[in-house]
Amino acid sequence: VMQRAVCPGSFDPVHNGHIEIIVRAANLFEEVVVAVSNNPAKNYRFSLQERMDMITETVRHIQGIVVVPMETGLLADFAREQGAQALVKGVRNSTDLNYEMPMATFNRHLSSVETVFLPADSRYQHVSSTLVKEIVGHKGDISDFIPHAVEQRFGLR
Ligand code: COD
Repeated sequence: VMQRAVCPGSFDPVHNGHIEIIVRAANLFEEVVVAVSNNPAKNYRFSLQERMDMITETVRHIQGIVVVPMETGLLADFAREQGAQALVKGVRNSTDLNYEMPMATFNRHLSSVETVFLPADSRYQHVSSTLVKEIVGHKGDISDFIPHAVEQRFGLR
């Protein structure tokens, strides 16, 4: 039986599409470990601490969710260290699926960890951290798609 799942991502920043997947994962598993990746080769808009804090503040009221950093290394090793039986990934479209499928197979090979794909909610199918940052940069209204904690960090409220 599957008890603990890892929800991995960059979350730079977290948006409502991510939050919706994390909440659905928390309804399926006893414990959800939100793994915030930190790849030194990547240029993030927000620091690791800020990316973690924005998630923590948003899901504070929900039982069974912990937010932890994932410094470089394999996601498969991280999942094993966390004692997780599953990885949960949100899938927006066929591009996401084509990108995720080989990783799912490698992760199962590496750590016997299953990947559970959750279909993105239609309200958030078009939402990505990249577009959120671009729209904020041009002063567009993105408030329907990001949590308050993220609006605050962008200086929007
Ligand atoms: N609705 C639903 N789900 C969504 C939405 C949305 N609108 N937007 C994004 N998601 C999903 C994504 O599909 C993804 O599953 C998750 O949310 C996180 O998204 P991002 O963009 O924050 O995170 P990524 O894609 O940058 O995260 C990458 C990982 C950290 C998961 C990846 O780089 C990784 O596994 N790194 C570890 C190195 C490793 O093990 N490599 C070998 C793999 S075999």
